[in-house]
Amino acid sequence: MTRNHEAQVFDAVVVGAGFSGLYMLHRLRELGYSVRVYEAGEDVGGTWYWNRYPGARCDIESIYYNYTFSEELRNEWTWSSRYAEQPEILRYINFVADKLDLRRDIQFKTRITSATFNEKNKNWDIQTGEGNTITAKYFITALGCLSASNMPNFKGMDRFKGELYHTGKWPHEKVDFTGKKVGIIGTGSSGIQAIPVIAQEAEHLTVFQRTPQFSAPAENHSYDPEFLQKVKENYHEIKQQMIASMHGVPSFPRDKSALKDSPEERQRVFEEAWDKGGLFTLMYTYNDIGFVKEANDTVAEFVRSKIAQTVENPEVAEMLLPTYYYGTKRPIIDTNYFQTYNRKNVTLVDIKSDPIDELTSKGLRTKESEYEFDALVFATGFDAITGPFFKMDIRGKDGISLKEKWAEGADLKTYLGIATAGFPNMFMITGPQSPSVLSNMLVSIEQHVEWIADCIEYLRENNLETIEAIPEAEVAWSQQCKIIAEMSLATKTDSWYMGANIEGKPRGFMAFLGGVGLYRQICDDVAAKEYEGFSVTTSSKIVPKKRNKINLEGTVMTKLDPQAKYLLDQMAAAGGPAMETLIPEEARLSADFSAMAGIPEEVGKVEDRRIPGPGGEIPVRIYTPEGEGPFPALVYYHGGGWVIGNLDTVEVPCRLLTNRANCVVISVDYRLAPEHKFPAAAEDAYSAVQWVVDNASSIGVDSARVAVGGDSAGGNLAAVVALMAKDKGGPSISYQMLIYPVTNHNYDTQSYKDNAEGYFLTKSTMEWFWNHYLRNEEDGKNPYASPLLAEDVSGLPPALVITGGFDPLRDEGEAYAEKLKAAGVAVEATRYDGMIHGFFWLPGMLLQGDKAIHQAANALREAFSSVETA
Ligand code: NA7
Repeated sequence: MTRNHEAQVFDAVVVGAGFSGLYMLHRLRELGYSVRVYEAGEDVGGTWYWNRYPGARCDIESIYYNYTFSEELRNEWTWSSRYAEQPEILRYINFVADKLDLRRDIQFKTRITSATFNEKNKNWDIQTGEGNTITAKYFITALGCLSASNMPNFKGMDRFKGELYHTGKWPHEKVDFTGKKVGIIGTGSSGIQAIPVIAQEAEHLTVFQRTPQFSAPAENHSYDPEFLQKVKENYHEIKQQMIASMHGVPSFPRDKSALKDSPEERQRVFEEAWDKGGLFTLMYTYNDIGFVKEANDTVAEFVRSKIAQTVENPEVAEMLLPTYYYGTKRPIIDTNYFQTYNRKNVTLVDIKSDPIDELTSKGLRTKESEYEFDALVFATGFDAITGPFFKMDIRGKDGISLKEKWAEGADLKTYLGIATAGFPNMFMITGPQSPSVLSNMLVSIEQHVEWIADCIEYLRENNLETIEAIPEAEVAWSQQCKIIAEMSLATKTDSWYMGANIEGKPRGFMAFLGGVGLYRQICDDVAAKEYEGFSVTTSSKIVPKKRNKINLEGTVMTKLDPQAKYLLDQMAAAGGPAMETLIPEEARLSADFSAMAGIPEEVGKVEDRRIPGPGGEIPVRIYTPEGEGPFPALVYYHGGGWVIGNLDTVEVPCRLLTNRANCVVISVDYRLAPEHKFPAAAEDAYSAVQWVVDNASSIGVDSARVAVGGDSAGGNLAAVVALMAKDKGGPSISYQMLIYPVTNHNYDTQSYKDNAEGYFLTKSTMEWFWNHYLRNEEDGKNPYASPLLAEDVSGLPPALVITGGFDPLRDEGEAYAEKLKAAGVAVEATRYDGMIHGFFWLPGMLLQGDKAIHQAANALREAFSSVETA
């Protein structure tokens, strides 16, 4: 690539010169790339360049809100106070820009209007507002999540003759409100910061509030030099905590439920947090505030009581009491916000009950009153996260526009919030579906910049021309983002995270809520697996095979998968009794994992039927793919220790298998224990296969291509059915798909020792399951309960055996695979090292679960294709 500014050809174009754009420029330039940054503003700073309103300051403590990549920068800068004000932060950004000599590669006062991927030369053609075209190999957005300001569309917006301001586009010169009547609309973080400061200056301030907010004292103070020195000395350790944390600050939620403390103790804990100040301090008092309504109520009620105590006029206090779940909007910290309503020159107007009708030449009119102002301030926030993208016309392959692809936000799809399919070589710093605004932005920015730079280096080192997210990977990621958000209370509140502040904007949670620590591990994992989930091309157009699709050949992970860990943490936080302490009916009700399974995919047809069985009718659910049959079939047995689980539990995997393997899936609701003990389940399972073979043509199935499969206890039943069919001389089974199967009534394996507790399925739960299933110890020795004890497994159908590294059942599954192999049976065995039991059920939550279903579907397709049709 030519390194010549005149020709306007660069390795990378970066849009935006805020914290993210500046670091991206520095990082890539250090690596020897030619980079040009385009910035609409007249200088560096991004958010901190535009948001100059009175009282603007950061809500993350200054010592954590700076670049951490350079020790030199850190040592040469000293913050004045715990929460730096905007001018100081802007000075810091200017200091960095000077120190790293960044300005020479930034073009200011230039707005990028469009960027189009040129499929011929694989470059991006980028247009400026002045009509200049720039060419770059990489197009990198550093737009900031809160840069498209939201100006409400009130009637008569241009009528007002007084001064009109938006907090997000504040003038550079000082605005003097002395002696003026001022109105302010909006009580988000910006309004809450500006109101106390404007109130001190203005003759009168009228606050128009739509939604009352939770806010806690920031407890700002100047920094003590000794404290700062200590921070500098320990920065390495502090940084490790920040990057491993939930929100990018070096603190963690306390490992306790709010509901486990007495009201008195809770009060004490909340008071302490209140006095301490800080953005997440109240949130971190207990680990279930973000997830459990009753836990959330305790802190919400506490903050409401503080507001009521602070505001002297009870009617005003009442108007200021928020009702949404605490922390489901970004928490706010303030300096004397609620106290400001005790001033004589401040009036609060509730515009929910008395909405603004229109602006007038002198002020504004609500339904019931008219107000006159010298100045009107809009603190109405931003079209967050996706808004800045839609201000440009970004087009990828086949001319598809990003706005269309994302259906203006209704169908947001990204992979890791960094890339999106169809837009090769485009990277988004803190893009949608990354932790971004849910975190200390600096931590998220540094992580993204470094990941993107590493990725670009990888492409250079491997002589690759383009990299692009693959559609399956982004579908899986986007689904996970939704599911994780749904597990929390965040989606139960109308917030700008949900797009709810913008009229007509599609609703949907736009960020990754699993925390920056987990997120970083996922991103690192993707990179370590040579950018799994991305496809790449070389200039010679040869697409390396391995990278063209999700790698289905197991994983390189040797530690607990970060997503699995997150899931375990959430379950621990949600509490709930151990399964073995319940009676089976209760256990069945409590074991609903459908929220984490993902969204059930459309299939051609789904039919619930009842088929004859040895102990009465057996309910089955038959999934048929689109298209013309007859199809091969998979008879599927759900897991659940023979005691719990039903057809609904495996709805999502069954649908995915139907589509991906292009086969009919017959999911069997066999009889459960302890009502029906061994061998009832096995007999039902066997008779279901017999029924499918006998009735194949009536359900569009090819009787010669019938496989059995199942997970856990269902894997056990599948293995047992294959044994029974061999023993009884039929029916003929083409394949056995055994997902972490139970194969032996024995708890002595190493995996039982390693994973007895803490990884979802525990040893005690397994004992409870077995005890319900078996009539006596003797049953456990029966190969139809413990197929690993079968004398001869030769001649059984070929098998897939999938196991999880952190599953107590790992070793018995693998022992069965070995036994089959030793007897000459063709076996594909894969251990998903980082996985816990149950991952096949949870493809919506665990990328590895989705991957395992892909692997199983591919194995089935291959197996079916090697069998002659009937
Ligand atoms: P926010 O948090 O989006 O707050 C905007 C405020 O403006 C909020 O009170 C809104 O009420 C109100 N608003 C928005 N549109 C209207 C209309 N049309 N009519 C009346 N009131 C309206 O933005 P901020 O700038 O305060 O803070 C953004 C982030 O910056 C913050 O979270 C920190 O991370 C830093 P609503 O609540 O929507 O009813």
